Amino acid sequence: MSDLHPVNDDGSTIAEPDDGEVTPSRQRRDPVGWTMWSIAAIIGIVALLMASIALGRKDNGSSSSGSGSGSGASTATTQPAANADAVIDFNAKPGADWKPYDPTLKPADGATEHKIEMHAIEKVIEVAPGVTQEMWTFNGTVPGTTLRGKVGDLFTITLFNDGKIEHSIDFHASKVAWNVEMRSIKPGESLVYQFKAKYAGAFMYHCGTAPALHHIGNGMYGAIVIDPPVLAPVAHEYLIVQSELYTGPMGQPGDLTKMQKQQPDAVVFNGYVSQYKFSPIRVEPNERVRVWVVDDGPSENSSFHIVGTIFDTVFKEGTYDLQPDSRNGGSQALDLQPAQGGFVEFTFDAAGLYPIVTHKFANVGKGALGLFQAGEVAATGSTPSH
Ligand SMILES: [Cu+2]
Repeated sequence: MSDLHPVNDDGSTIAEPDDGEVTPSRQRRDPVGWTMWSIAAIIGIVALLMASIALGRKDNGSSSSGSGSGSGASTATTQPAANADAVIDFNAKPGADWKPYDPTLKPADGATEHKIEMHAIEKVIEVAPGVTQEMWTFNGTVPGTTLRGKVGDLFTITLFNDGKIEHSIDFHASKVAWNVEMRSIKPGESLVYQFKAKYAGAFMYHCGTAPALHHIGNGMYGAIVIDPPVLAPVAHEYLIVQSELYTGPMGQPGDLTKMQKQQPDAVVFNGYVSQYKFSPIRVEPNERVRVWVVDDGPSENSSFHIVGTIFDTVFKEGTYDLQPDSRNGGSQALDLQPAQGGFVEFTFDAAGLYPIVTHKFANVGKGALGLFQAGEVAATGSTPSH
């Protein structure tokens, strides 16, 4: 915050009137006038300090992106309201034309080589009812395109930088040199990232361009699922990526300072506040369901829980923590730190609504809330208390 120093320098000049260059008589002969003058000076200093802090904050939030799209100083001082960070109304509902991010996870296509194009694109999208942000994306969505294959498959990904700033990609399912395949590329450039999937798991992928916190916190992440060799048949498979939102002004990138302070405005499943509350995931009672979960952070953990059921199968970070057997054990939550993943399997015993949450409950009120709907449900008009 070097921009604070001029203010302090100004202050010290004013506070030393006995320096010979200024008129000392005023201070001694007119204490009331001096007091008034110093109060006015203090008010002026405080005003300057506040303006300086506001400018510093805007600089942090936009210039670090290197996008050149940030607000200018004059805008910040003359129209603070227009440049304030977007505020999420957790009671608002999305518009009629809103469509949820499809949580369905399609099976791997059976091919042993997967050729995929990934486009880094900066795009203004809606992240909560009435709130848009310039998200940095892979292929235009948050999370980005989901990749899926099995152990032994070859993945050949061509990353195109269609954006305004440098980007890169880092697949946690790969073992490759960071300085080669994960290198940043400039707008208009492309690179080929190739790896053989050697291990099963629910992996994160993300942009690693500095500051990676800003690129991940602003939407550049997704999931790559590498199936373990044995995967039981289920009626439905879904993928839920948990992440945070740190809003910048409407239609602008997220606020890096809030990311650094770990002060998210929202915690979301598949990129949108409470989206499966607005659009419940429909299954039938007694159908076997598998939900893959990846915590893409950048900084929050997840205690993934579904109210009203118990997981009989838990696969986390490459291993089965729980499978049905004679112990008859059940699991209530899949605990994930940022960049960890796995899946859970379960059924719903009766028709009804079953909230999807992270049991770190402060985050439920921040948008980490969805619903499974099992079978037909009579409309009650009430919102679940979870
Ligand atoms: Cu990036």
